[in-house]
Amino acid sequence: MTNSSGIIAAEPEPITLDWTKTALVIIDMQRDFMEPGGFGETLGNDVSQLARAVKPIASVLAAARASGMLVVHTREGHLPDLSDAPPAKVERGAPSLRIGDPGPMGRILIRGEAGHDIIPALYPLDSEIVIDKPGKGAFYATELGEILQNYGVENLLVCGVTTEVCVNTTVREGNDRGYRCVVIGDGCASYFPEFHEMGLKMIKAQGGIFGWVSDSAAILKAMET
Ligand code: TIU
Repeated sequence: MTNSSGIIAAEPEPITLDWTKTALVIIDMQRDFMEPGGFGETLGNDVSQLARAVKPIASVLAAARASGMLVVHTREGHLPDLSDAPPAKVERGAPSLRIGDPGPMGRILIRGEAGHDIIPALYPLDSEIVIDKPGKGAFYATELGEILQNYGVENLLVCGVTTEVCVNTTVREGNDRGYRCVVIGDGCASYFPEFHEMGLKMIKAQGGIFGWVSDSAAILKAMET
């Protein structure tokens, strides 16, 4: 990084970030959400809706790696004995398979199973941080807050799936903890296009009530200059 800060075109207004105090947080780009046979599909969703987020995330991830920015990947999932899975979550709805049931990519949403892992296109480097989370938010019941504090992080570039569920929950948690959260809009996706759109609008409304919304091209441009 030649410059330690950059101005990102964003809504509701541009934001200047100190890159040395910024982390890229990639939410739950797991086979369980992205591919047929995983948790997302068991809930009745069309998983092909999420593929559009992969390329924008890959472009920002490459730039973050090249610049030495802190990269954090998250994975939603549970211990094999389900001791961290609330019954209220496991019992919810009428999925075709429940959390912990055997599926084509291993047990649904269970740590260590093939379906729980991150898709090959965005696979973490050994040097990158991977946060395993039992809930929708990346701060709840994880070491994320402590890690970000240790690295002196003040700003989060957030992307991943799904926009209105784990991305929104994480941004709300991060905002309340004092982080400036900039969401990479085209690096997020939902099973419901209308929820994606409204999920981004909710973040940037009211003067940026939860944070800012930008896109991959604007982030790359800000990182270049
Ligand atoms: N179902 C759905 O839209 N999302 C989740 O269950 N988890 C995440 O968003 N990662």
